[in-house]
Amino acid sequence: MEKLIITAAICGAEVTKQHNIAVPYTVDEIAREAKSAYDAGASIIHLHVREDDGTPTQSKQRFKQCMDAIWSVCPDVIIQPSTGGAVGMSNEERLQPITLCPQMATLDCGTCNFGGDDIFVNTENTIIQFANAMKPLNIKPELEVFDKGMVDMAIRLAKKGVIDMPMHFNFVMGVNGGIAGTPRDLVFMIGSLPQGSTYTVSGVGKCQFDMATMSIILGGHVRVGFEDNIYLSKGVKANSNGEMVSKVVRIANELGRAIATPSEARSILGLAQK
Ligand code: KMH
Ligand code: ZN
Repeated sequence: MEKLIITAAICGAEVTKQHNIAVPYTVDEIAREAKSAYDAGASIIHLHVREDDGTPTQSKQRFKQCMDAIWSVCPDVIIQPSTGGAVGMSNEERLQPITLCPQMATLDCGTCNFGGDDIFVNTENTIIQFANAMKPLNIKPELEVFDKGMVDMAIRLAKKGVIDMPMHFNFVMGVNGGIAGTPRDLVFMIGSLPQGSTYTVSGVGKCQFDMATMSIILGGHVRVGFEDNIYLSKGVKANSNGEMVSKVVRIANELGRAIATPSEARSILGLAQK
């Protein structure tokens, strides 16, 4: 089986220090959390950034500061900025980090409820706009899908030539408004992908490690981190993103799945070597 790519979603836009004191806000804290994940076995850092007070921002300058700080301690790691940002941001605001020409960035493939009154808006025209903005910069999109219909949207856009094949998906499962994080639903999502696709699985909340384990077994990849879950196990808060990555590495070791280095992750995803 292909080696396991572990992505660490170290920060997110919604989770705060009130939820877990180790959630990073400052540039130094973001670099610290990235290093903890990288040292434990993560080859991709999925990146949101914050102002020092925790406010989510898509500022190009703040992304550059954080990316430089991460690369100074994790020289070969793949940094994947978010273009989802936080609920309510404009498209122009959200797209700022792609002007730094990262190798990857997220491309959210549909609109969904996001708990309470929040709606995460990604119309078809927005998805096309984001895909068209990434293509000339040679950025590989990670297609964020919160439900099965979003996989179908990506397939339709690939048929029209808007998104290149082979596609790489992230199944975000367990959001209050998206698909549930259950074995049945994961198998359903995997079965919906075109031949040659790769996928990673982000279990949100208490399904994080169950979904990670399923994906390890089924040949997918795994995302963990504070963006998705603040607990290491029931009632025990994680002290770092690295602790969550280490848990995935332990499970993968037990199941006989080797962990990909950043260089191996680049090969699997068809990215240029750094
Ligand atoms: N913060 C969510 C509203 C992404 O990174 O592309 C969107 C999100 C997805 O986190
Ligand atoms: Zn994100």
